[in-house]
Amino acid sequence: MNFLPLTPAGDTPLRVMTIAGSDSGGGAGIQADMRTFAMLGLHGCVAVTAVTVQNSVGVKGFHEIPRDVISGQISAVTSDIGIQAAKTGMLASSEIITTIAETWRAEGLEAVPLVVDPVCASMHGDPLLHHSALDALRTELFPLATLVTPNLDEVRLLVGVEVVDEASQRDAARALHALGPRWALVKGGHLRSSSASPDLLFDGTEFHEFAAPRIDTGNDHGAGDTLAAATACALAHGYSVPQAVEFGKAWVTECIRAAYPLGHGHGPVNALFRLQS
Ligand code: PXL
Repeated sequence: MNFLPLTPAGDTPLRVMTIAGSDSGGGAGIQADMRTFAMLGLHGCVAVTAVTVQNSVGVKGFHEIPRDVISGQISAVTSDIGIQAAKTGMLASSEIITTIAETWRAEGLEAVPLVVDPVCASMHGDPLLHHSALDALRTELFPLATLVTPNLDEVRLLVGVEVVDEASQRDAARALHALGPRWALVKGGHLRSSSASPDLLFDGTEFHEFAAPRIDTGNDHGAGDTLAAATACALAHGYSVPQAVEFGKAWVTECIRAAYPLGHGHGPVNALFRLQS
């Protein structure tokens, strides 16, 4: 794959922010995002929304960060360091989503590319977003998003479409786009009947399809986060959304290929593959 352009040592790299939850197991969430930012040569900034208590077997619980601390992190970073793109992951509650949307507008960040990965649950099915928060996601955050990247479970929860084939995947993309993001990506990774995992991208006019080989692994914790993080990095570099998604898919495919077992459950995707033999 082609990597992103690198910054000369000593020069300030592009900055990208993750607004997401911490994974104590180090596989997903902020920890995954920061690995991808670093490995792609960008400077990562963080607004922590929640601290999860988890390992490779599951999420035992989480603690939500106070709203003023979340808005404070976003304001502190954007008013000083400046960011060229951002992504959201685990947001936990409708109050947190409202706070992020209000802060985004108050800081005048509407022109900053924003990838919203609408994380609802862990791969084990443990909830990471209160169900009452789905409405805030749809009505407050989606209209600010450059791109939303739900998986098929999240599509069902957000727009009530059961994706089983190409036609229903298109219906889902239309329904998601109608909620206000500039682009919607319906990930096909969980379409088990499919031998590939085509993702469908839609901007209200054109459909773009992204095929990728299906890699069978039990170790894909953090794959969605890593796709959204790498896509945000490409957007920070000024890539168009279709180019950025193509880059993000290529990156996460390599990370899945290099995934490793960890603990007794699911291992993480591996953004450090370029450092290993
Ligand atoms: O992969 C989704 C995700 C995002 N953020 C946090 C998580 C998970 C999955 O477990 O724990 C903090």
